[in-house]
Amino acid sequence: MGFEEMWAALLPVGRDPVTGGYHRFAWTPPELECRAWFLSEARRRDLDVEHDANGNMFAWWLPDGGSRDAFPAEGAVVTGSHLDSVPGGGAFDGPLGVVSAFAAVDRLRERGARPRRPIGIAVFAEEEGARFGVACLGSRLLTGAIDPARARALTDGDGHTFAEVLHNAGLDPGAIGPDEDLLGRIGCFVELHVEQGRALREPVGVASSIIPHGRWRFDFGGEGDHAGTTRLADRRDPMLPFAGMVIAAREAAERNGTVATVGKVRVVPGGVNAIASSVTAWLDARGPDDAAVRRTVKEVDEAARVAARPHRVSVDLAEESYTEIVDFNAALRDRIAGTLGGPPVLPTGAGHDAGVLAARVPAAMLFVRNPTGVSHSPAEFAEPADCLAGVEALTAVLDDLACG
Ligand code: HGY
Ligand code: MN
Ligand code: MN
Ligand code: MN
Repeated sequence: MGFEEMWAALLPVGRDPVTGGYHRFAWTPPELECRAWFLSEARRRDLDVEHDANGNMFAWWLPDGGSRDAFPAEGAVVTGSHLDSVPGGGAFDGPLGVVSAFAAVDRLRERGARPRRPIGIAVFAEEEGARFGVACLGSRLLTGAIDPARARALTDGDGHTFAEVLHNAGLDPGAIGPDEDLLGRIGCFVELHVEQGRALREPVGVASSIIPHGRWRFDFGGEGDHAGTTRLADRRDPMLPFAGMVIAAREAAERNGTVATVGKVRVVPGGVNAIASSVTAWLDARGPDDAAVRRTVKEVDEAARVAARPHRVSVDLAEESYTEIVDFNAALRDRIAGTLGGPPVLPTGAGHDAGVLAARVPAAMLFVRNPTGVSHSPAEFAEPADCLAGVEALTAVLDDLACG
């Protein structure tokens, strides 16, 4: 099953027939179908599949006679990415890295390569945080970057907790958390991902860094009431400070040279003729350095409180997740760049599991050109020739790191 066939098999899963956007939220039917696809491709290649306690999956190509319990001291070379999506996401963000990983293993085998160290293909759970709100939830749990008790209590839009969903998926919510044995078996992690910007002009590039980025939740508490019979003076309408917060986010970003986005809001009760009782809004803020991002969030918070005061609305701010700047492992990055003959090296404003793993193991990223530069949208795209160039690059990198 080559790259094209695997891609064709995944393409329709979770795709909205009208918008073309993807809805593959962690442990919902479309994402479970993607997981089943992953397991079938791993079995097809006789890869040894390991599920960690956090919902992540690893398919191991073990050296001849190797076993999962006897990895070499230098550890495995792991590649892969994620299969979940943002609401209305694109086809490439995540799956391109997983399909390319299987295709690269196939190419190595066709060429008679024999790994001297295990090669792993990873799928990390809930990378987008679209269901439970925290980005890279699976890789954060694996690396100890989030408190397991907090993770268990995370809820989705229907009030289901992460613990419930894990239990229903056959996992033990009590077992989630850092897995030092598994981390100790990962020698390095190289994630291939579609470029989510307009900077890459060649088919394949290498990541230098991920800029600081995070997401914060604002809760505005007001008083629900009738839209027609409630005098303006009697209202405590949380929509008003929410509106102020959205404008303030853009203005703070312009002042601080960052980017800030409010893309998700939940209004309760959400009736046309009902004044909201509460509004929850999420701020995504990113920027060149931690201080600029922190200033942006602080200014948005201050503006929200100023806007709330005259309406006697409460404002609560919670940090959902934050990743400081990730400078990828220079030695690994330079070795990969050398293998690929000096490709462009560029930063990214998008978060990735590789950025979370980088805190614990040498990590690197390959980018595949996206001519539209658009991502988290059905317009996200990569030319088939560039996708195959990505597979070729990943093949060369795995060959050098695991077989050479
Ligand atoms: O949000 C991000 O930056 C990534 O696409 N998860
Ligand atoms: Mn994404
Ligand atoms: Mn991604
Ligand atoms: Mn009525």
